[in-house]
Amino acid sequence: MSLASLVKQTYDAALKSGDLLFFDAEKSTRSDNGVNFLITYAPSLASKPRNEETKLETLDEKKKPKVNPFLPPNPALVVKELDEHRVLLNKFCIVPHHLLIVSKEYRKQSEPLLPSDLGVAWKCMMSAYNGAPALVFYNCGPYSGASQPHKHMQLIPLEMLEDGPQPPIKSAFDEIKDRKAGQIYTLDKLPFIHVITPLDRNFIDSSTDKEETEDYLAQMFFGLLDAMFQQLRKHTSPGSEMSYNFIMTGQFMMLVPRAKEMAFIQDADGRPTYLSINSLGFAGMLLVKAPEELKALETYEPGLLNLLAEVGIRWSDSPEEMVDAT
Ligand code: B4P
Repeated sequence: MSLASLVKQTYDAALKSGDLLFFDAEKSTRSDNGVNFLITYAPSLASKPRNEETKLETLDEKKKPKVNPFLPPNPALVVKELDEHRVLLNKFCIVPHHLLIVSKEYRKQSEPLLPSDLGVAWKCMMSAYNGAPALVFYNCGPYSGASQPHKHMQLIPLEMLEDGPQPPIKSAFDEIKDRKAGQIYTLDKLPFIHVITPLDRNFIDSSTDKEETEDYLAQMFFGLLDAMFQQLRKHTSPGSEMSYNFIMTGQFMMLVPRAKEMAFIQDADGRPTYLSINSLGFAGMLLVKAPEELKALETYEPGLLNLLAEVGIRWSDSPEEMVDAT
């Protein structure tokens, strides 16, 4: 059976049996400097049980998790067993068919992605939703928005919206003129340190060798990681507990270093609140669970790109185009 059929079949059964919880959400958009942010308001998600023991606190993950939901996983959520990974349904989803790609053996969420992780993520992204656009993300480290310390990438299908490309950050990527695969870029309009590289689809699509695809994706990923550290050294003094967000679509990979997990926001009436932001925030997709959070996002000044800069790391001077890292 194809991966797409397995995803659908397992999802339908898990939803029916109550092993998976789907939370209804309202969607709205707010544009900032050409990026049409998708704001998802899911009030019922606030009732999701919080597992404080498994919250990432330090890179050493000194606090051992009491319960690891991925080892062993609930069998009702297992879509497919692979050699080194397991494809699971996300138990708490606001996007149907949201998948987790978890390591079969325990690895830390603070470790970088390996060639085999990237190869599996790419393959799942291409096949889990019958080729419809999708996004892989990885919340790495204690300030990345991750809540589970067991290594897991996530995969979601992207909605086809009329008001702009998906994910919303792609509109900034689309503005890179004469972009070349493998070249690493920074985008003037993003007020936080980041690196982004276009992927060579002709190469990946024509490759019939699993290792060749893995090696290519790993070369892109580690090139980006090096470039991100170069930027950090130029603009700040990176600490030992590095956190970052990773985003991969069929067109590009992007890395954003993180300084904080929570953004401090105030609504129009001055009421303060904290908002947890993960990789999806940097893709242009923000999640809120309370009406005051929604109101604060709708009115946040000076705009949502600056909100991201609050939890990322601001440039200390102008970003510049970077050299080919291949
Ligand atoms: P993490 O990397 O640790 O954390 P996260 O995605 O930020 O989700 P978090 O757990 O903090 O949930 P939140 O309320 O913010 O990923 C852990 C993953 O494991 C999560 O996907 C979690 O749901 C899942 N999980 C936990 N226990 C499980 C179990 N027993 N079996 C299987 N899976 C389990 O966000 C809720 C969800 O909405 C998350 O999936 C999040 O990724 C997603 N989300 C956040 N922003 C979104 C946006 N803008 N649009 C769509 N979805 C969004």
